[in-house]
Amino acid sequence: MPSKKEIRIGLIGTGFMGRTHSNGYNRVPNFFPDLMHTPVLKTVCSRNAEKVQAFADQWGYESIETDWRAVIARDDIDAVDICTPNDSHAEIAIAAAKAGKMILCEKPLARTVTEAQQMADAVEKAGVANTVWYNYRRIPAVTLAKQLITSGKLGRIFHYRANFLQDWTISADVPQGGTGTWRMDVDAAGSGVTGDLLAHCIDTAMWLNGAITDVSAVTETFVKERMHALTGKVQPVGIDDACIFHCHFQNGSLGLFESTRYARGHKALYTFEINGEHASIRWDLHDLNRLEYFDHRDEGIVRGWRSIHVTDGDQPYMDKWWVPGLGIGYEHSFIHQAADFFKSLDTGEPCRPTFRDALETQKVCEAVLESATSRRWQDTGVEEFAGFNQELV
Ligand code: SOE
Repeated sequence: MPSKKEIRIGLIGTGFMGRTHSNGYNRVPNFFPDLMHTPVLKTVCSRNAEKVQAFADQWGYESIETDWRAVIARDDIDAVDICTPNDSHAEIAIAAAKAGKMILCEKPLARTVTEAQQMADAVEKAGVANTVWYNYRRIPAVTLAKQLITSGKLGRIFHYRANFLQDWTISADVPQGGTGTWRMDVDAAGSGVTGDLLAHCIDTAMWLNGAITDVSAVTETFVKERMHALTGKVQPVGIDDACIFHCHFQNGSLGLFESTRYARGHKALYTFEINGEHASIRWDLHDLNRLEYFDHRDEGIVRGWRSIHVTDGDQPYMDKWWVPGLGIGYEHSFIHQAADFFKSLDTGEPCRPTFRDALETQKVCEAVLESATSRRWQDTGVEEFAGFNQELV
């Protein structure tokens, strides 16, 4: 058997996402043994040496760094994985691209379209492999939804509806800024639920249903001031706590999206439903192995919503796992994305979503925020979604 090419990873950031990505890299060789590229966990970087060493020990990294620039300067790093808060994505990615490193960047790509554009331009100029971790595409039931749509089972699509609901910021005592709560600080995050949660919904939606061309949005910030974890000062809150928008897709269908961190009882309720001429599908992250499907062409006496348990070997990714009927989880979406990244190196095809695809998502997010401010419909500037009609790798 020909020997595999090692891709030496430098992970920057050791939070929640650093763990999901590390787990992804660790599992790939076990479950995707046919890939010709394979990860080596070379170094992990974070500012606190003691903490980053503990992370390296726990996840199997060979060495540590405390300055991201050192990771990029190393000759023994092929790919940089950016898991830091959003305000450092652009600087790190652009430097990494200039150094000729492949880049895997956590979502959202950036805080603004301007940053995202510079990042997409930088990776393309450098000609380096790149991907953005919009992981939900790679939950088998979501990938199956894509296959059903592409095969024409739904027919013409009329409606796309998505929600991403959480409840963790209702208390006014939750601070903004700092390690665990940087998502609450507009300078670090860029925006609130729009960039953090709706960005996922928008990525999935444009992949499944094509470009979102124009939007009309409303946002709200329910708690106007919060203490900043770094300064201890009470400061105005600059993020959107909740956002609702409706939109047109290029294919003529209508979209309705809602996201909030104030939906008491919901922790991470990401759902979508798509209604077509012949059939509808719906999916719910809390029951992620299931895809619900209704087909009007079924014989009348048995017509109804079917609940497809997406665990069979001929369904997406499931031939890699256990035996039919046994489910998988959230973490597997990251394992799948890591595997698809290495597969893209095998095939030479881009690993979607690329930085360019994620730039389009960023444009929709920015148009949503602009519309909420102006109280007018806003064009997104997305005329065509390059990743639409394409398989994942
Ligand atoms: C926020 O709570 C968050 O962790 C997002 O940042 C992730 O992208 C999402 O998948 C789950 O929720």
